[in-house]
Order: sequence, then structure tokens, then C-alpha cells
Amino acid sequence: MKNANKNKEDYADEKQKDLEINKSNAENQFLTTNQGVKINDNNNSLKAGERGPSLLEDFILREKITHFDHERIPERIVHARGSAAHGYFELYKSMEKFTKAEFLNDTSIKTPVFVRFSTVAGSRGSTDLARDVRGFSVKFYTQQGNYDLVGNNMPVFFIQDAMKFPDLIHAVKPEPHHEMPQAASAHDTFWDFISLMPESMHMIMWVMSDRAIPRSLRMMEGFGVHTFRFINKNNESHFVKFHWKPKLGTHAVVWDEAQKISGKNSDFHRQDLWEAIDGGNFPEWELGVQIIPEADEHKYDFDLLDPTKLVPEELVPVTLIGKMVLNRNPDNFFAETEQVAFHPGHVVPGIDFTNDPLLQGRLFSYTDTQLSRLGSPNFHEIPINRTVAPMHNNQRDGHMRQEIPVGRVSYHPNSLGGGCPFQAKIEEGGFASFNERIDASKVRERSASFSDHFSQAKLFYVSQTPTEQEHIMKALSFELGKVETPSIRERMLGLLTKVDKTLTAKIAKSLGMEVPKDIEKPINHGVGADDSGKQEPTIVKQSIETSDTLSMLKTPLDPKTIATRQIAFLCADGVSAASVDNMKNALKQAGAKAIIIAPHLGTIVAEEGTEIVVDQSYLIASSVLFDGVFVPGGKGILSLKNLKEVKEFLTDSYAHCKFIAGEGEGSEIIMLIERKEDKVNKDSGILLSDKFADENLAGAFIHALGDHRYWEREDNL
Ligand code: HDE
Repeated sequence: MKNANKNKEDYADEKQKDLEINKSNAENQFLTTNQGVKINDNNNSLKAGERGPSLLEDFILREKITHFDHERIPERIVHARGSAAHGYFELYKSMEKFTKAEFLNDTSIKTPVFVRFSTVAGSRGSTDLARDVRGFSVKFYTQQGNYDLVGNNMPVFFIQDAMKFPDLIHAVKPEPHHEMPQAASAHDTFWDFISLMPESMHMIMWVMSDRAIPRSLRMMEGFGVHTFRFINKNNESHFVKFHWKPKLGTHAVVWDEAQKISGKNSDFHRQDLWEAIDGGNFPEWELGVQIIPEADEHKYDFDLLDPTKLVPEELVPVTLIGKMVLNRNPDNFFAETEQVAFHPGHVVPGIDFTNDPLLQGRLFSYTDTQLSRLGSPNFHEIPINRTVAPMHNNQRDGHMRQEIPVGRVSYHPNSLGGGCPFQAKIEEGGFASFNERIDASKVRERSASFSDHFSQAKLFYVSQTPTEQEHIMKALSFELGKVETPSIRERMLGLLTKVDKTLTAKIAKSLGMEVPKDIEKPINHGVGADDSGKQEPTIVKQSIETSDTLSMLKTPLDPKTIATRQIAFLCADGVSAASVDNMKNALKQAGAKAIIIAPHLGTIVAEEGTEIVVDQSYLIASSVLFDGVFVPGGKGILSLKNLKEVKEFLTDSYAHCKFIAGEGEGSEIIMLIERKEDKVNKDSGILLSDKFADENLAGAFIHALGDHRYWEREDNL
């Protein structure tokens, strides 16, 4: 029998021990059928004569082919493309005052977790770098049962009510008649829907921002989105919003880069996560909470139950309460990453729901979807899903049941089984829902407190730096530029004027359109979600005008870090080994990695006569896969002048605002970038030195890389 409440120090390994039971290893073993019969020939089917027909009797062939025919399960209807890892969660300080959830009470417990990141719209094989929301699902294997925090990398959502979710997803998925485009929102049906759903405008600002194209899954925030409840031992409730803050900072790529990465390496994020963990660079996030007393439920300019609104950190600060570390890659993608089943309804005593109408709908959906995806109500028995807490109930049978319940009793109450399994009192850890008082009429309506669709969209937009605003403008111009139906674009421009007029004018210019004149009521032309006239959008005066925490660029890490960044070294035979080594060592000390790129794989011979091992050739390497570039000195480097890949590499690095450094002859190669001389001289993102193995250059380059990108360059491009 499992006993989860043992030695606390060991608890972080409890899930791994649990998974061990199901692992198999074929090392030094015979090949067998599924029935354990040893196979003598795995190459030829059984035939009537060596050139004759195959025989039905061949149970080995039939078993093999039948299994193969059924190897795929339906992919997730949303969040199909994902990558996951194991790790643990560690609490900094007890939250006992607010919640009785034991994993949030006892700082000595390390709770095992399994975390899956995903894109939303694309299918399982689609690109990682799609402009999209990222899923951020955490399964905590707590001693009181599984708790799933199934969130996203953006703190709000497109819609307010679960009733609209299938419509939203149908609109964003590839269009039904020709199944195009894959993993992209830049098409008519998505923007048709959005243009008729003013409540989506806040989320649209987030999705059109660089948050939708993260540099790495390890460099994005996570949010629980809905308001949840913490319940303490005295049955008192506090509202709570969950945040994950990445220890490597929040960083993005630029859109042109994202599109190119999709071609060069569509597994970019998956590979980055895998390699970081494999190489011992364990990604970490801190768990933050915003806690709001029950008494303050109606204190804000927005409704806490509305998932299109966030609680600005200026109004309720985020308290960091613990840390999550991902330290182990899965052993098997299908068994773990594909079969893991998350559910916002998997809660433990001390955590409860609110009446957010989107959350309420989710509470139904996630079990239901596993029934078709995993095929049976026994999906909780799949190793990755099973709790490490003791589990006993009278649920029986069903497809693929693994457990063998003993005894004659499968009902409650019973006397034949001694009343077992018995109910737990609250003090024994039994779950009891928060007894919120509800006295209401049954209505199919939305609260008027949900009607301000624009104020937080505006708050988000005005809180961004000019660079970030420019990126939002370009993203909207790109997406709407792909829309073919003029009336959809026009409706979108109408909605956008409610967020920011200058932004709208710039997008309209790019689309070659006028900003619609009649913008007082631009909303839905009588065909939208609120065509009943029940929900006229309103504007509520906001208590704050800007919120710096909404901007990635205004909230850099302090101190900055370049840990795990990949820096391309453009090399060739005759490169100066001193120049390479100096920069490589300096970067290594700062936690970054130098990747040696040369015209061919194998080794190159340095000016000094030493050999340098090449990591990638110019045929394979591409600027978009790196965070910065260094061109070392040495006479041989001048041969790079003739390589078109090198010119392309540097030109892309420049266009994507990356920091570029060069030493000695390397500086000459950097001049290959197509741009006006005077601009380059003023470009502080290009760092050059005449000296070899220049310590100052290395220091300056590392310092600069801490800013991630040299955005000032964008004005000159
Ligand atoms: Fe989900 N969502 N969702 N969702 N969601 C699923 O469950 C659904 C929503 C989120 O890594 C599905 O197991 C409805 C918000 C993540 O396995 C499905 C509604 C947020 C994942 C489902 C929402 C999310 C899912 C598909 C509106 C952020 C991936 C496969 C009422 C807080 C989990 C599955 C993983 C997956 C339904 C809205 C996050 C169909 C009906 C809001 C991260 O059950």
C-alpha cells in the first residue's frame, strides 16, 4: 500500500519512485510477443512457400500490425503541441494564514511536479514559434492528492463565458473547408469572430505583443488567469491570483525571427527545454500570489470574476511564496507528455473555485475531454496521472482498468467491508467546498460588472515601451493584412480606436484604409455576441493609468543574467585561438555558451596552429537560433567575406536587434552587414575592438547581452 506521509526529505522523489513500477528496459532481454513468447524471426512473415501468400495464422505479424494500427490517440482539441518536464516545488514561507493546503503550509516538503507547456491553436506537429498563447500546466503530486494549476503565459483570456469557447476555437483553428492555415491566427475566421467580440480586446493586446513569441519556455511568465480561493483551517476564504515568475527573466524574439525559426527549427522551444534540463541548467520559476480579502470583492474597477481582467500589481502586490525547479526530462513522450491529463478541477483542501463563468465551464470540460482522448474513465490510473497519495473508492471496472480491488464490497455505506473506505472528516483532511451563500434567480445573463472591455486593453497598451507598442502595431498590421474580407478589417479598426487612436491610425495606414468615422458604437453591426442588446460595452474610470509590470522591457531582472544564452562564434581556418578562447571563457563564466560555426564540421586550424572543434557548419547554423554573435580576429577570418551565409547571418542578427561583437579582422566581417556606415558607427549594439583577446570587449559584450536586444536600432532599420 502506498504511504505518502513518510519521510518529508524524500517526498520530492515520491513520484519518480511511483513511476519506476511501470518502467521497462529491454537491455539484455529477448524480443517477445505481448504474451511473452520469444520471437525467433522479426523480419519475415509466415508464408505458404517463400514466394507464396502470407498466412492468417501468423499471430506474431497480426499482433505487431494491430498494435501499430492503434498507436495514435486523438490529439488534444486545444494545446495539442506541448513539451513537459518533471521537477519539484519548494515553499519559502507558510501560507497557513490563508490556506490549509499542506503543500503550501509546510516549508520542509518538496512537492514533486510535472509541468507541460504548449501552444494552443496548432496541431501536435506544428511549429513552436507560432504567434499564440502558451499553456503552462503544473501538476503538483501533493500528499493530499493531485493539485493542477492549469494556466497560460498571459493573465487574461479572450472570452468571459464558457459558452463562447467552442466558437473561439473553431474560429482560430484552420478553416474547415480547406484546413488552412496551421497554427496561425492570421486569417479571416479568427478576426471575424474577434471583431464581433469586444470582450476579447484586452487579450488581443497581449496576444499581439511579444509575449506571444517567447524566446524560450524557460523565459516566460505563467498565470492561473481566474481568481481562485484560498481556504484556511477556520474556513475563511481569500481570493487569490497565481503567478509564475521565471528566474531567467521574461524574454521574446521578434516576429520576423519567429517566422524564420519556424522554418529552421520548428522544435526550437522543445529542444531548448530538453537541452537545458539535460545539461543541468534547470529552469526555475517562483510562485507568486496576489491575495485579496473577501471583504474587498467589490472594491475594484473591474469584477474579480471576469477572466478578461487582471489585478494590477500596483493595486495588489505579488508575494513570492515558493520556487519550482524542473530537473528531469520525461523518459517517454507518449507515456508522460501526451498522456498527462490536467484539470482545473483537481484541487486539494485549502484551494477552491470562484464563480468565474469561464472557470465553471472548464470544470466540466477537462474530465470530459480525457474520456475521448484517453478513452476511459480510468485515465487517473495512467502512471503519469496517478496520485501518490493513498487512493481508495468504490469506482470500479471500465476500459483498461488496472487496479484489482479485493473483497466483495463496492458500495457505501456497507457493513460487510467494515464501512471501508470511510469518509474523512474535515479535520481528517476531507474536502469540503467553501460554503458560499448563493441566493439568486436562474438567469442566462452576464453581469453588468463585466462590460468594460476597453479600459484594461488601454492600460496594457499605454504601459508598454514605444518599442513594445511598435511591435503590437506591426503584429496587428500583419494579422489584419492577412485578412481578406474588408468589412472584418474595418470592424477591427473600429474596435481598436477604443483602445488607442494613434495605434489604430498606424494600422489603418498599413492596411491602406481609413479609420472608420462612426466609432462611437463600432461594436458589432448587429451580428455580434451582444446582439440581444443586453451587454452594451461601458467604460469605467480606472484608478491607475499605467502599470509598469505589464511591460517586459520595463521589468528587467535585477541583476540581469545571460545564463544559458547561446552565442554564435563565426569562425574559419586561421582564426585567432586566443581571441576565441578569451571570449568563450568570459561567456562561460557568465553562464552563456559559445557555439563555434565554421565552413565545415570537424575541426578548424587556428592561426596559432591549434585545432578548434566545430559545433555547426554555416549550412546548418542560422542567426535566428542564437542570442548574439561574435566574430573573432585572425587573418583567416577574412575568408568569410566570400560566404553568403555569413553575410546573411550578420544581416539577420542586425535586423533582429541582436548584440554583435568583433575583434581584429572580425570587425571587417561585421562591416558586411548591409546598412549605412554612419548608422553603424552610432550603433551601440555593435561592439568592436582592434585588440585581440580584449577583456574589456568581453566585459562590455556580456553586459550588453544582459539587455537581450538593442532595441534602439529598430528606429534605423
Ligand atoms: Fe483549456 N482546455 N479550456 N484553458 N487548457 C484544455 O483539456 C477549455 C482555458 C489550458 O497541457 C483541454 O486536456 C474550456 C483557459 C491549458 O494538457 C480542454 C475553456 C486557460 C491546457 C480545455 C478553456 C486554459 C488546456 C484540451 C473555456 C488558461 C493544456 C485537452 C471554458 C487559464 C493542458 C485537455 C495540457 C487544455 C477546455 C479555457 C488553459 C478541451 C472549455 C482560460 C494550459 O478540456
